[in-house]
Amino acid sequence: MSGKHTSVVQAALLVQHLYDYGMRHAVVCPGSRNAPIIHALVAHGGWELSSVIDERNAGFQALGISLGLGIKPVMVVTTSGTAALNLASAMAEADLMNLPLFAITADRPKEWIGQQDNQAIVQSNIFQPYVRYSAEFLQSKNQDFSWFNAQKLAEAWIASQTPRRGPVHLNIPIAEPFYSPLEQALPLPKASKIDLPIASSHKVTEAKRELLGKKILVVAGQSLDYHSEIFSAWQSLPQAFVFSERLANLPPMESWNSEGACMDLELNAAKAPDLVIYFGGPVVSKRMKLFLKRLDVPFWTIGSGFFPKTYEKIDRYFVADVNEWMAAMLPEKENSSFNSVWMEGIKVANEVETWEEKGIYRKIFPFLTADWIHWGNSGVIRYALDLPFTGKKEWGNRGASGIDGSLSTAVGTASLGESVDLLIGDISFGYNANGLWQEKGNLPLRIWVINNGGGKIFSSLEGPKRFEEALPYQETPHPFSIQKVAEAFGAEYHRVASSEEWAMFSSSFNFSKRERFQVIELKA
Ligand SMILES: Cc1ncc(C[n+]2csc(CCOP(=O)(O)OP(=O)(O)O)c2C)c(N)n1
Repeated sequence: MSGKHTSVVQAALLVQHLYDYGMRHAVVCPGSRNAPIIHALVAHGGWELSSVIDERNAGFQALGISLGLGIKPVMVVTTSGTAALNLASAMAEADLMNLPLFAITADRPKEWIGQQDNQAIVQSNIFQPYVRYSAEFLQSKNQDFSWFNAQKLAEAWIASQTPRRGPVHLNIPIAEPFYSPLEQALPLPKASKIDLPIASSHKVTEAKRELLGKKILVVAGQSLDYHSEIFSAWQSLPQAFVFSERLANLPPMESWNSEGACMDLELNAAKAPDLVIYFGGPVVSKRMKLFLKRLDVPFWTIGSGFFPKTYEKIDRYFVADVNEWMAAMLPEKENSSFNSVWMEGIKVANEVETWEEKGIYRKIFPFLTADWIHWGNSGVIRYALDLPFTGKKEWGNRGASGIDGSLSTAVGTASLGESVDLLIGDISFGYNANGLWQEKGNLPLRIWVINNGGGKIFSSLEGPKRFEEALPYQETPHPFSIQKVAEAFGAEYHRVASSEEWAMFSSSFNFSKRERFQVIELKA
């Protein structure tokens, strides 16, 4: 069974070329159909591999690895059928958060689709709305299509990087035999050299003149990419204010609270700008979004090929790199009280005595000492808005994801040896608990589970409260023991249920020791 057309050889081509382009990390999901790819990854010897049984988790874990690497391409490899479909959630998140996730899905040969063969579904373009690129390898028993498949790999690499980073899908039909030796068919064709364009500097003089005499509200959405010096320079302008929530990862503003600053938006006319400049990922604050939607002033946005109309208006598009644009557009200082009015945002309260949810966040906050803080969705990210900035790298899956995947994303980042503090609700923890299923239990991940006995976000909202009979179906009080779940996966477990217990725990626990998964249940 030699020859360049075999599945084993095409798998080796895939692995070698992506390696040559610079990829080093793969999350593999066990399977038969994808066995040639797994074998090629192992045989190559240069890859960092992890094996994750649940493809949904694997996708999110790869996403967390990409983050930890500074937003670099990472592949996740699945077998055929629903296994491949299970990557859809992570692909959707990667799309909206511009993360270069490579979905590599093994497929049956085309003739076996729709013939009641198990795990045989249509896999071409299954992530179509979410990817920058999708393609399929060609295979034939008699003809060598390596040249064609190599071209697909180069195109996928380029599309994952430019003009806007994001996920790509390569579907790889694989015929048996899965286990023939590779040596017979070497050497493989070489990967082409790829030069990615460098963002060009923008012509700014005319637009810059339009900033004169204006109160400018800069809204920096979620990102890990901002150059903080540039934004500090903007923040020092009396006539401008840079609004950034914690997930924007901008430099900490001493005891300033983004959600507090939004409290008086409806009443405080002095906070109204003459111009809004926005860019980056989502903003969490509903108050802020509503405020911006109601404004009747010009809205400018900056990006490279993706321009969400988050505030229902865009008056001007700038196709540019955000950091370069902001640096080039920095105006002279003008006399204005605009910045100081916004700066007067409610100060962060440092300490509260109660052991209610808000109090719990404030108490544990000084003990979040990891390189990264990952925030779960639902109540968690909303409480997070009230807390002081940390100057650490912070992340939340705020693109497409709900409560799925936060834990696996944190596992991905921790798998690189980066320490992570993850804060997560009890329902979200249970949903993604099998993300703790890892061959390495010694990751520097500390999971703080805020156990308020269900999805309490629903009872905090006006709508659900009006239909009390239905509330249990939304809140889903759960029967599982966080301790037993944690221990089932080999995590170290601790529980704190009152201010007194916290005082004892926080004075005796060794926070700097992070040798394995730790779960700290905070019973609200
Ligand atoms: C994948 C997914 N399924 C369902 C939902 C709907 N949902 C939103 S919040 C929530 C409950 C979350 O509970 P928990 O993690 O305990 O946080 P809390 O609301 O108590 O802060 C659910 C089920 C979702 N966001 N994502």
